[in-house]
Amino acid sequence: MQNPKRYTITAALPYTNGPVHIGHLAGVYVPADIYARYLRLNHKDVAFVCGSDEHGVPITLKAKAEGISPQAVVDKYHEIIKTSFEDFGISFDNYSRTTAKIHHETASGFFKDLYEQGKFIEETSAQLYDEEANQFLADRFIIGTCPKCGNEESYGDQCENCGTSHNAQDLINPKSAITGNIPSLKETKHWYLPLNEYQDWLNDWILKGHKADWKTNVLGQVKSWIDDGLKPRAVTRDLDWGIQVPVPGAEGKVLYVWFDAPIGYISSTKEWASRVGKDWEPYWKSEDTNLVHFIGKDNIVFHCIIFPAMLKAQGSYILPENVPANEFLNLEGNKISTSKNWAVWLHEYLQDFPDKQDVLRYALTANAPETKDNDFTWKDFQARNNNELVAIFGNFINRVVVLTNKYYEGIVPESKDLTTLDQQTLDQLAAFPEIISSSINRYRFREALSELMNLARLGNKYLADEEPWKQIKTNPERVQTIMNVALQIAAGLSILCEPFLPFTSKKLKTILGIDALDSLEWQSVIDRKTLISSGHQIKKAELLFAKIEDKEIQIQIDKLEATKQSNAEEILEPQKETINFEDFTKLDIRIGTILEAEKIPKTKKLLKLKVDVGIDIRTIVSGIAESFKPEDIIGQRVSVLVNLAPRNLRGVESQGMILMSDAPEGKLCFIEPDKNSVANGEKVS
Ligand code: B3M
Ligand code: ZN
Repeated sequence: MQNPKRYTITAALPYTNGPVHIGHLAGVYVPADIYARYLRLNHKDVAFVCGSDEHGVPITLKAKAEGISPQAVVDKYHEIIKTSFEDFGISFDNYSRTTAKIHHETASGFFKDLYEQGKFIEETSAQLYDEEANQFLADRFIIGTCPKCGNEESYGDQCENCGTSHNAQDLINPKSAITGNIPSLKETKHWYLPLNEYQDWLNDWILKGHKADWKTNVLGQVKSWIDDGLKPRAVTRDLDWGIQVPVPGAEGKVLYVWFDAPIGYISSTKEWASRVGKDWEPYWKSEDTNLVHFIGKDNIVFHCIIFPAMLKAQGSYILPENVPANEFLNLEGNKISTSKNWAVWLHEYLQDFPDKQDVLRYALTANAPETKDNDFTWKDFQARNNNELVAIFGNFINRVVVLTNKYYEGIVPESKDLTTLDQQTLDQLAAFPEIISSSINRYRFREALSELMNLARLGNKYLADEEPWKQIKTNPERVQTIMNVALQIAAGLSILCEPFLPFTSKKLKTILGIDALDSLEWQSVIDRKTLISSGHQIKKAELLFAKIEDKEIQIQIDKLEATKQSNAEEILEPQKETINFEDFTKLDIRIGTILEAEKIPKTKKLLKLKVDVGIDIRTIVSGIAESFKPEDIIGQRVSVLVNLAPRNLRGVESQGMILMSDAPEGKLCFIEPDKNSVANGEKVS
């Protein structure tokens, strides 16, 4: 809708099973925040809501792993996540949680309503069950091979590799995530939302109706699900953590987390409205409201198919106007992973870079994964700060503020007789809000940010062309006008940067002494108002951005390197296929002693060894030169596979193989008897 009366902006509810990282910020919360702040600056009526997603299997699994209750898990991470969002200036009107009473009531009421309207299918069927854990296995309790892409570690409800959403029974070779057991089947009753009945409607509404204004990555995913054919989807689970299913015969069952979580947007809006004395309903039920969901690409099916079908089935809700889902942010070339600790955690970032929230917001927006997966690197982060924020934005402001203080003791000079260049520059300034708006309205936040930087560039260019520092000697009168124009650009920047860099905006407005002026808004720049009047006193210069040194970046890179090392150590190969006893008895392994060792020329890894294996003394070529020096292993006791067919390696015939194991840091170690008295030639069996 072109000119809606109000906006309901939602940001995906983060799972409370861990802290939030840069991927969350880049993909969901920073773009949502830019959008909400931008609308507020334009006096729009906005409800920007979010909250913690506290149900679902990931929480129970985390609780099991930490040996605490699910409630203790969500209490812990809810606080950490909420604080991170506040620290980074994510300006939610309300941040709720799905364990809140208002949410239980809202979600439960929603289910009951659909139930009473006869919108569900009730079905008893055989479901995967873990006999040992004594529970049904749904969603993340079950791991198996994805029927679509073959990923062997797909979850029961969704494959993280290809993004497909499926039912647990569709998995090939399913295994319990709790015990590793192969599940059995057991009968149980559940309620299903017949998505197939909404297929044509979804097709018309999204693929026909929003063909032009939704992102292609979102349309593409929706199309592929619709083309595959939608199936009824269970919205209840046999679990003990969640919202009780509020109908008869549903004891011990809870709502599926993806049924309750999006309703969390509604509960959060209700919580906010009652706090500020508003009516929540227009934000969800009035046709003149624009509902916009900010999410990551793995949540597209839930926000574009399942939740809209729920809203449609209920009948009194509006549907999203847009779902500008982002792709993923990788970190230094690898997928961000909570379990592998491959992430930059927001709370840790702030310990190392306190007061640099805007630098991260900037780097993440400038490199946002809007149309494809993108990579965050610390080098890029440093370059964005040093070459853009410091060298362009900070430099311009610093020059304006320093010169105003130097020439006029901080009092804004009068502008007289504008030249053509002054006029053009002020025209350009006045055009920026609409340029930036046009990008933001199309959810192109990186484009919008680069336009904002063009305004700072305009300021720098104006000063470089006019050279007030030279003209002050020859034409001081003219310099007054130049500085006045430059100060208007600085004030314009302080307003237009607010959605992107809220901390910087505040600091800059304070330096310019315009922080108390509510009258300065997006529109003021368009209206060519005097943003900062002559005679007004500004403050002393203060650096907006500081250079980030190589050594600070190296610390971060080293931290990731250490994570990589410890991950590499932990990954053990899975057990190989079983063999029978006859296979094993074919191996003839003997204890031996290395008598001689020398490097094979022009090779990195190979040593030529003479080994006494009891039955004879033989030559063996072994790839251990990167772990041992030849002189250090004379006399070393070893285990040798003696009946391996001889092989020719670099012109040397190798008559057996020394058995080795991996040691830390990529080194190898020998397998030797723990008693020296064991004679060469003794068998290992
Ligand atoms: N908690 C999944 C996620 O964090 C989920 C989003 C819910 S939005 C209603 O990716
Ligand atoms: Zn898959």
